[in-house]
Amino acid sequence: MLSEINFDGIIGPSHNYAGLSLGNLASAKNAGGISQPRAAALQGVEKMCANLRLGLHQGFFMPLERPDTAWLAELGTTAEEADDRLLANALSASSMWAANAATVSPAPDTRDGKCHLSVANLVTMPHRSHEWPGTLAQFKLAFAHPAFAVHGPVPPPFGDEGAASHMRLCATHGTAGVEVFVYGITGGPFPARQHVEASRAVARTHGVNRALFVQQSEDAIAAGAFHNDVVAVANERVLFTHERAFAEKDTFYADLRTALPEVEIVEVPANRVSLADAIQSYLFNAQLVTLPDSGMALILPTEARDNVPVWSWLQEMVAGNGPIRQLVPVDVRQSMANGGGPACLRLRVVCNAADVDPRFLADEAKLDAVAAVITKYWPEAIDPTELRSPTLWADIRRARAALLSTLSLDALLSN
Ligand code: SUG
Repeated sequence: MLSEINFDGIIGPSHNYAGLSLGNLASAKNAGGISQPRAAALQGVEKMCANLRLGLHQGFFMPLERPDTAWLAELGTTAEEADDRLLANALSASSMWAANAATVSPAPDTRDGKCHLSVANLVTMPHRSHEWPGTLAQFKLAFAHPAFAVHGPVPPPFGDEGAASHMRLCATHGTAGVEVFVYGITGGPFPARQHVEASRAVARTHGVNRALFVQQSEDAIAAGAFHNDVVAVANERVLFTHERAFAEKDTFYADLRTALPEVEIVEVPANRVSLADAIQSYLFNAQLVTLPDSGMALILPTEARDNVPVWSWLQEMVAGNGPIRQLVPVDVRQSMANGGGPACLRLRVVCNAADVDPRFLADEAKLDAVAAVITKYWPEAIDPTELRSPTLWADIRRARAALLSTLSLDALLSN
């Protein structure tokens, strides 16, 4: 039985606000602020628990080894000797945003009938460019079953940011879908992180039967939508999108309707919700999910509830006769302050849960155990001016080691 599992990145003990992501407005705005890794990680766990209570399948990925001394060694330096910026890049907890970990093409979409996963190279941002080896190590454990094919990253310089710029539309999760690869070309002062060459490479490697390549609008990138999942999200037959998300939306919508006649496009007009409000509130960085009773719910950040035009539009939408029936606000404010909403924190994998290494699958008891480790070991606060502290590095390593040991994943210690 194929079902959708959301794998969340557990928010790592080094979570901090170093302002590393050009084009990510929240990261820039909160640069230099004091972070709260413990509260951040507990918010993430609470989101997972809430999703379990909704009847959804949940998994998780481990935080990566930080500071990443292997990466610093490749650069000819050490944590002690690296300059402040390089050290901050080596310490980032950015692997929490699992939507950027990989692109996933489920078995019904691919030529060989396997579920393909390609880890993303994330080359555009230095702090994210060294995530992939640790991610790959986890995937080799989690998805070792022959039902999966795990691939390394697309080679640079072609930027790949994984599932955050990939949408899958299908009648139901278990049936063949059309995969939409969204890429950027330019975005004014900000980099376009997903390159079409990378999107095409992933689609070829996965053997995707039906793929569409769609350009993200320049305006969206310039307004701060550094990934497509900040302005659009899809689930089964529904595309929920801002009017200005795509460069040539009419062609895209027409192609989509041809590929999947039952598609329902729920478009939020710019005259009701501006791009600026959409990006500030992260309305689209929501988990659009199918509940067990087969209605759809939007799991969105509390920031969307706090934004008046956004919330009034959403309330009208659920009161109407559309496919999205329920709004579920969740508090992930610590992650949001770095530009990561509920959808950034998860990677969707449609597969048979029995084929996944059970150590990566969540239930309430396991999440209680994870929360206990976080409460005991995660730093309460990190001031980015203190990132040079060897005591902090030791605390971060001890915290991660405790988590790995609790989940019998000590094999990942050096990744
Ligand atoms: O890549 N923030 C992440 C947020 C990723 C959101 N993911 C999705 N949209 N799917 C990024 O910009 C901030 C790091 C810092 O400034 O310390 C950061 O990396």
